Amino acid sequence: MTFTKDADWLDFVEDPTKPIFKLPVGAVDSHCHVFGPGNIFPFAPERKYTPCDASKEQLFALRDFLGFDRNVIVQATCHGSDNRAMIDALLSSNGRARGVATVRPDVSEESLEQMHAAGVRAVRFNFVKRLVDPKPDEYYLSIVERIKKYGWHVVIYFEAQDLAERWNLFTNIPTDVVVDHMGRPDVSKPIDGPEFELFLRFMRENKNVWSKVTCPERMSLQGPPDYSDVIPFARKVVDNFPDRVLWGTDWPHPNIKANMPDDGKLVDLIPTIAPTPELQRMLLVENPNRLYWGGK
Ligand code: 0GY
Repeated sequence: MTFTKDADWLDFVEDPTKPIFKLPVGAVDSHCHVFGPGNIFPFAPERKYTPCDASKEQLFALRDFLGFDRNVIVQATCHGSDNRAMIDALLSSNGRARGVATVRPDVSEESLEQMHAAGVRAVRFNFVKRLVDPKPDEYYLSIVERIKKYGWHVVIYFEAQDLAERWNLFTNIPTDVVVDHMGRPDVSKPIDGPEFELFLRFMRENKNVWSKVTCPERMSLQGPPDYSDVIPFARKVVDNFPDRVLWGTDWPHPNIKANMPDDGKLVDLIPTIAPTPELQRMLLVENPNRLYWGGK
C-alpha cells in the first residue's frame, strides 16, 4: 500500500547540526518514533494524520550522529495498536532500543510475550483528542491489569487541562507512570500558578510518577532557538525530581506545523534544563537505564 503524507506535513530536518554539548556515555533518547515505511508497515485506518516515512535506519543513524547510545521508541498514534514497525525496529537494534506499545484490552497473551521478548517495557495511553478518541477510565485500567505482570509501566500523554479530569485514573495506576512532555503546560501561564502547581503536586504526591522534560518546540510561544518560555518549566521539574525525569528528541517530530526543530540544537539545550554533570547523568543515563534496561 502507498500513502500520501498530509498536505501540511512538515518533514524532519535531514541534516541536523552536530551538537556542541557532548552527551555522557550511555545516554538514552527516551522519546522517539518510527513511521512505517508505509509500504511495509501500513499506517492505521483510524489514524488522525498521515506522516512522512521515518525509518529505523534513519533513527539509528540519528542516534549515532547525535551521540546517543540507546533509544526508547514510542508507538505513534498513526500506527494505532499495530506495533509491527516499532517492534521491527527493536529487533534490529541489537538490544539498544526498548519500546512503548499501544495495546487494546483484548491483546493476546502471546502478543504481550512476543513484545516483551522484543524489548517492549511499557504501554502508552493517549488522551490528546486531536490524536485519538479517548476512552473511559475502565478501558485503561483493564489494560493495566493485562500488562502489570510483565513489570511494564504506563506512559501517559495528555494536555494540562486533562490532569484534573483524569486525576482519579492517573493516581490509581499501580505501575510506574511516565508523563509525556510535562503534561503539556500552557507556558503563557505563570510557572507558580495553579495549573503547573497541580502537575508538580501530581509528581510530589505520587512517587511512581515520572516526567519527560521534552518537546519545548510543542509548547513554546517564543520559539527557537532558545524556547526560553519553556525552559524554566523543564528546569523546575528536573530540580524537584532529578531521579524521575527523562529526555528525548521526539524525532521525527509529528505534527509540527512551523519551525521544525534541528535535533542537534535540541541536544544543545540540555544543559539549560539540567545544568550540572550529575543532573545530566541522571536525566540521560541513570534514570532511563533503570526504567527500561533494569539498570544494566
Ligand atoms: C509526540 C507528540 C505528538 C504525536 C504523537 O503518537 C503520536 O502521534 O505522540 C503530537 O502530535 O503532539 O509525542 O510525538
